Amino acid sequence: MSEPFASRVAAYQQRLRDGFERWLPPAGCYPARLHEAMRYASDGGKRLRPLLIYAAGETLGLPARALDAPACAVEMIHVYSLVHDDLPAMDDDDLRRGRPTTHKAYDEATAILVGDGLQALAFHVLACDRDAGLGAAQRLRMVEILADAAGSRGMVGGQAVDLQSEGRELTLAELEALHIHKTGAMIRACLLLAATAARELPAVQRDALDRYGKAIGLAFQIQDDVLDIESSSALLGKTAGKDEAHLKSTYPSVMGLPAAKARAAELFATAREALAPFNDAAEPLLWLARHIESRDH
Ligand code: GRG
Repeated sequence: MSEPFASRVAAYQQRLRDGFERWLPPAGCYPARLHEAMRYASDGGKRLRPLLIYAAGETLGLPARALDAPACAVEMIHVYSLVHDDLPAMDDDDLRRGRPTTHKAYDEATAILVGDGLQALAFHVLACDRDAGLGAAQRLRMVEILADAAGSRGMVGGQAVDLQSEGRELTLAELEALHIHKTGAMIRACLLLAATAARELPAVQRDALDRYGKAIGLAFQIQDDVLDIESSSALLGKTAGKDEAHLKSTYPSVMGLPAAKARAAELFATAREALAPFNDAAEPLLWLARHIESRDH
């Protein structure tokens, strides 16, 4: 494609909105309040994970239609994780995506059920999007990738360790493992899902996408630690300064702010280098890496 990926970002974000519209039960559908709350929670956000999937799809020369289900499914899991993370039993936050968190706008029980409903729906979407040109074996493999990334050996496991670690100083190795699980696993999964939509991908290309995903996933969380210190609640759309308030170990607290920034920059460089096997076709993923690296929220 001759136009840069940036020119198609808005169209991909629209595809995602259309996908949510297709798969989320209508707001009035029984039970109406729950479905309304699922829609409330799903609004907004940067949509970086779906964009990673579409960008990888372009790099691999895949039609966007083949990526709609994984893009929706990943964002549904992501939204559920944010809704549950904001609950009083976890991070106890009032602000998300610039609006009251779901349990504040509704109530705690509803927020728990919103997360449960979105998680189940994510797997429904992967299983049931039968007219996207993907075979049953590909969709089954996508279910496996998403379940592994979201589950106790991925994001949920990282969240468990994060909660257990509050008030304790972690070593750098412990912190890296936590970040790789809590945030990195789902970001890495985006690349693996796109790779699965390609029927026969050379191992060197699959490994390149995996290395890019791992590096971006860890860099993203280090940046999140940095932004928690350097940015404002207004810009982040969520409460800034939470890590220190919760006595959480972060990259800046363990290695210092300049070293944390340097580590993130090193990982972004690793991500870019990983794309060498794709030559010019890597432009969408290179653009997205630059976009994520320069984010301020
Ligand atoms: C509750 C099972 C469970 C897991 C929670 C992802 C997560 C695990 C918690 C979110 C807490 C958090 C702020 C993590 C830092 C990285 C992160 C996931 C930030 C939010 O993602 P963005 O910036 O959010 O992509 P938007 O709103 O733009 O989608």
